[in-house]
Amino acid sequence: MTEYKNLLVQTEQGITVVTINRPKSLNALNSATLDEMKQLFDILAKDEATKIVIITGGGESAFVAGADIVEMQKLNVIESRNFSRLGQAVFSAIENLPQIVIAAVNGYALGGGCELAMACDIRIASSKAVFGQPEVSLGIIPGFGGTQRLAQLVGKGRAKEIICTTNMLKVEEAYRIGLVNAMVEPNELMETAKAMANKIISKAPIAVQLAKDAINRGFDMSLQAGLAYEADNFGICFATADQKEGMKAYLEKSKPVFTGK
Ligand code: DAK
Repeated sequence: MTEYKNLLVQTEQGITVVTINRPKSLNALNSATLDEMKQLFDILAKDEATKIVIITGGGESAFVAGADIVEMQKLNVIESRNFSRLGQAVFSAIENLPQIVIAAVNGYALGGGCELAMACDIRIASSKAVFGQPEVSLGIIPGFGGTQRLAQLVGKGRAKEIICTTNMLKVEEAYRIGLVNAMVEPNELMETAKAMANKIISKAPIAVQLAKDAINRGFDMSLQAGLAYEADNFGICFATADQKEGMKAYLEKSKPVFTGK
């Protein structure tokens, strides 16, 4: 696989772990890192060896401490628009990846880091994780989807409070309001993320993909349109060998062997 300067990428038994690896800058997202992420996620979308993706941060203290302020402070209007477009393209690529993406949040997830975690399908956080959107302290607003995805996850009132006060959330609070799916001790983080990944891998892959797609697409639709979309994806399941295998195994009281076909 391609070598990256700011990312570590390791695939083992169907799980690709992507580590954002600029620990000296608390894994802040500069354009070079975003370029590499775009390149990588375009490859992973078609990579048959990757059944699930886990994203985490390198070093001891951060998942991602936001967009790179050193780089950002020098941007002019056109460059900042390009930067925003690049970031949004990366985060949309993650959201639209056919595979499920789990964020294993090991520390600070601030600004673009919180937005990155929210672009993932599932968030598991260590007790060291801290979440926040500090953008308005810098004279900007979240620009990688934060105003939209945070409101979708925790509701408009809480999203406005988090963004406009810039209050940082400890993991217990993030869990309480539904920003994270689970919280664990730091030494259990990757183990828990991989256990969840393996559980998902054991299910029918096309059904998992179609469920992710229906949830994502349906979110932007009216209930009626979302239900129609769900019915279409439901119908597609019946074109798969895995639907036949899953139902046969259930009726025979045996364990299904899914082939992803
Ligand atoms: N960018 C660049 N460097 C960063 C950084 C960041 N976001 N966060 C930390 N670092 C660097 C620090 O400058 C420091 O570098 P040196 O001084 O050692 O050279 C090193 O990482 C270690 O950080 P600290 O010494 O500060 O570590 P502490 O443990 O004391 O504090 C902290 C940790 C996370 C509380 C603190 O580092 C901090 O407040 N960091 C900044 C958090 C932040 O404000 N992040 C940015 C959020 S704004 C856009 C779209 C999206 C965005 C922007 C534009 N377009 C529309 C154009 C997104 C914006 C954001 O993400």
